Amino acid sequence: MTRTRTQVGIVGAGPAGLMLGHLLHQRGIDSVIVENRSRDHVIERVRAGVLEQGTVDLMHEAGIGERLAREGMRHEGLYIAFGGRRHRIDLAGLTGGCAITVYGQHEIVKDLIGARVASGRPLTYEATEVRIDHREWRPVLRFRDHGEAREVACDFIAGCDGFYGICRQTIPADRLRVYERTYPFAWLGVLAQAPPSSRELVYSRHERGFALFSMRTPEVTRLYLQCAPGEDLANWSDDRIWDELRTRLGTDDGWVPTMGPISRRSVTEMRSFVVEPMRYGRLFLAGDAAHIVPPTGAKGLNLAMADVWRLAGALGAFYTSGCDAGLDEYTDRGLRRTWRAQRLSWWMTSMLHRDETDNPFDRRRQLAELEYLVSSTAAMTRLAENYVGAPLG
Ligand code: FAS
Ligand code: PHB
Repeated sequence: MTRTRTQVGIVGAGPAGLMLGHLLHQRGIDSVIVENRSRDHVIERVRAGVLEQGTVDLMHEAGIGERLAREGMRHEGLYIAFGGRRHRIDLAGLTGGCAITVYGQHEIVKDLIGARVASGRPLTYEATEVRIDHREWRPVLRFRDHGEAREVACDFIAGCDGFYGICRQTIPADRLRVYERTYPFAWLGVLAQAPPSSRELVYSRHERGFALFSMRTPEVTRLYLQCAPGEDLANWSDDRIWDELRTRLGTDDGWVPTMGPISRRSVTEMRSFVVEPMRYGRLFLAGDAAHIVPPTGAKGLNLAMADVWRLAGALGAFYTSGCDAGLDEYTDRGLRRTWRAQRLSWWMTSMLHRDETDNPFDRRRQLAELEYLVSSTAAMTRLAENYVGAPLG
């Protein structure tokens, strides 16, 4: 058993854990990061693609925005499609110049791993038997590093281990309030080696179900189809996927997504999930460990970044001046942003997906919601300001 000590023990090397480690490093605060999957698995995982202005600003503030500035695609608008027509939402025009940036989550993870390695601070992959104990305010992080038992005494533990992680589970159930909604549909996501045939994202509401046109690079398109929860990918040939995508996304002006070889495919369950509080003693939850949003609003990664920006600031104040106000406010400030993102994500999901439990009245009302959205500057502004996201705070 190797026993060591650090200031902050971080469980999980996804975007939340890695960014927290980096922001703490910039403040001269020690940390160890423990991840139970391999480095390649974490890098390969295809997830988010849309960054809020606040996340882009944070990457630059953290000194790791150089590749993002070079390869990220700034979008000043997006399309909402229904009834065979695309309607552009002028994000920048409606928000005083704010925009989103398309840059893959796995690219952010690569940039953050590079920064962690350059810092020389500990980052353990393929850890097993990861356990945390945070009783009596003297947190301990235990794990096996390629068989060798390790015990790290910490001042604080950051649970950045995602929805299926262990950290949230260590909080007594009677001390947690859980809010959850699952949706009777899922997303079939694909990566296609095809040049994006639209310069901006297209969110489509179609009688056959939702579809989303997004991208990763000038050569790679990212697309999603509404499917059944637990959908079997074996039922979806490339031809069937493209037929469905072009049917649901195609518009009367002849626009359709350009086809190409499909390189990756996955099915993502849809849920809204929030736990309160986000802090329990010396344990702080951040990112998907504390909240999940359906990806329709493109908020998950951005919420994770906002959490660790706030947590790093609070820990910085604690270590420099002993002030724990930020630590005490961590939950309230986090939940304010989380519930705002939950509302947008639920609203966009309900407005754009086909819910088999809906009746003809619900479908007609859904269309009326969309017609109002694209005909009202007030309604488009409401979508735009929530979609580009509020400055970090
Ligand atoms: P993560 O789940 O990314 O990372 C947690 C890490 O902890 C993982 O590496 C995991 O292996 C590790 N871990 C788990 N248990 C552990 C244990 N016991 N010990 C050690 N390590 C452990 N968000 C957006 O903002 N925009 C989008 O466009 C968007 N699109 C998405 C599309 C899809 C298909 C999906 C699934 C999600 C999407 N999201 C999007 C949300 C997504 O990006 C998440 O919010 C983001 O990954 C959250 O980051 P973390 O909180 O770091 O959690
Ligand atoms: C993506 O590009 O992966 C993406 C874009 C917008 C979303 C979700 C995912 O709402």
